[in-house]
Amino acid sequence: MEKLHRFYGLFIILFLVGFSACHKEDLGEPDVNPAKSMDDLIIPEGFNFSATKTVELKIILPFTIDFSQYRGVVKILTAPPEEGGEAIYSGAVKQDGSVDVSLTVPSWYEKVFIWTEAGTVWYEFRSKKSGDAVLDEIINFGAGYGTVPPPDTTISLKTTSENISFHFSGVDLPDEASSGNLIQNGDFSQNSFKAFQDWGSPMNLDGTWYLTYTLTNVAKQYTENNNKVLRITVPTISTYRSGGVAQLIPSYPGDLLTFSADFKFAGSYNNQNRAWLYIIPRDAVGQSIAFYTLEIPNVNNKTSWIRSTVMATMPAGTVNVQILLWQWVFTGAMFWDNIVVTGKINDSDGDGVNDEQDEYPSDNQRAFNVYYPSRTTYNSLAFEDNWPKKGDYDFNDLVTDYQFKQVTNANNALVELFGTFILRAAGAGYTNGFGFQMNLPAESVSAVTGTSITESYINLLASGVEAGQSKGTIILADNVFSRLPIPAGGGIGVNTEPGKPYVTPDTMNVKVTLSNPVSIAEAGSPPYNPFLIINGERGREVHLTGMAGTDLIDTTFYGTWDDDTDPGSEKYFQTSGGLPWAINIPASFAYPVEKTIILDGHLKFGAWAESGGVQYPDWYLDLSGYRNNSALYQEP
Ligand SMILES: [Ca+2]
Ligand SMILES: [Ca+2]
Ligand SMILES: [Ca+2]
Ligand SMILES: [Ca+2]
Repeated sequence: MEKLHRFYGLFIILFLVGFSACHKEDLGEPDVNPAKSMDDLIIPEGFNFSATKTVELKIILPFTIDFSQYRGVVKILTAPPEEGGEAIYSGAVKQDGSVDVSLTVPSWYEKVFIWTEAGTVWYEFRSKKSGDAVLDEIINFGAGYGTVPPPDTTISLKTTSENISFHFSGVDLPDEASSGNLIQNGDFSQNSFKAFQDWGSPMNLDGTWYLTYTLTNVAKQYTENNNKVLRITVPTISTYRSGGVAQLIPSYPGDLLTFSADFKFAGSYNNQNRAWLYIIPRDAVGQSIAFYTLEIPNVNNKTSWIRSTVMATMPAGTVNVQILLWQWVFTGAMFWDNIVVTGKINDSDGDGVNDEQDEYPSDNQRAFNVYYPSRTTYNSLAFEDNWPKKGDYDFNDLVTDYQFKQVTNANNALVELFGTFILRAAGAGYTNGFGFQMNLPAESVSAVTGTSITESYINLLASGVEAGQSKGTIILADNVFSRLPIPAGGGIGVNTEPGKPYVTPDTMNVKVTLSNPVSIAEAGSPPYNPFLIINGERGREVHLTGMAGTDLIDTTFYGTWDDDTDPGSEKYFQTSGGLPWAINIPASFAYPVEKTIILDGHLKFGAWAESGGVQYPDWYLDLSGYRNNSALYQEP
């Protein structure tokens, strides 16, 4: 067997060398793309031409929060909002404080920004590989939290700071000047402090910071660049201090307190230095009844300001709450500023999502808009329409941009779906249709609006989904040319031939309403299972590689002509050489001009495909050396 393979391998190589030499001579093509024809590509087994990767994230909010009523919100953005990041996920945690997110992003993405009410963190992907590399990762915003009293009496030299794999940054809440802060003098602009014996000693509800006696003379208001801050400074190790700065605020059982503080360290490194944020509820007689704490990891390294947040729900018996900054300072100086504590959750519609994060604050059936790929961007689908025969690989027989808005409720279940499709090109001799199949049962859909059915080969149920389908199937248009008409003086199709009249792309807005909310896991994820229907032949569907045909496909096409579909091994819509009929591009696609293979326009496509998605995972971008624009259609 092995020998036979080698023999064929040699034969193929010799054949290819001969073929490409003669190909170039015959056509006199410029050598812009040293690759070859599509058939020359050697596609690794299992590569499905996906240019995205999916990561399964479990995001956990701190265990100190009671999630029986309140649903903490998690957002994932391309970057922090102040840097123009776009939300690519929004959802709420379950009652156990966690949410599972299946996040699909372009394969070349290196990181995303996770925002929660308990803090933020950059999440770095471990793989840049294309092709749906599935990874699992747990991100626990409760890491570093504790429930034990301040370690004040004896300082154990053995104690080491917990090693936390993610660096969580605190949230920016309304600052001291604005309403909502339960702390007085949180910016330390007033130089007024009282002293008390220890953190457990009596305090008054007087809006004043109390310093433990151990910090007398070392904790003081300090002016840094015209800004007043609190500084605790210990010049030598022989005078090390353990102590705290505290304020008492009114509170009630069930209040969700969010305590954020800015911290930094200056001076010489000492591995015994520590700093903690504490929320300590007290009962009617002033006894501490619980401890919710976050230790700032690696304090010696925090030489520029960092914000930290600790969050907890106040237990039964709470009458007031001590907010405490605690530290061990062996050497160096610790600085605190901008202490903000908020306690009120406004949830007007009672769905558990607070008004600020609820995109439908007075509608308890809806909470979030989850866009794919994002609120401001579009991806593209590009089809070849000669299945089960190979096409010419210009990938412009239909080109449509798409963007989905999934409206979800506080349980992250899909309530309704809005799809925007921008039909840009139809370089086809055939009159094709286009649709997509969701994963949910057809009966789960109660209404579909915004589609275009002008021919007689599509049968719809009263709800608007296609009849005869077990899964919810939406036929967007049964004749693309009815939306994107071939203009007078046009060519073979629409918007693929330079010099022919240009037709403004047609924007279609489809709305899919569900009879009851359906989990995202059941509904499926955008772009779902999109497909072309070739030339009005309902059974002749062409899908993305690896996606099955619908109930109405004529399965006798499978495995005929150039198609090597084998449902038994879940191989769909690929030639025996691994080539696709449709591609999903995580950007708006710069598609080839008519009858020009994609390799000639996108110069890295071949290397991407032959490497199984490892090389040039961003092949479709307009980067230096990536494109031959003369082979790509330019809007006039
Ligand atoms: Ca709400
Ligand atoms: Ca709501
Ligand atoms: Ca084609
Ligand atoms: Ca074409």
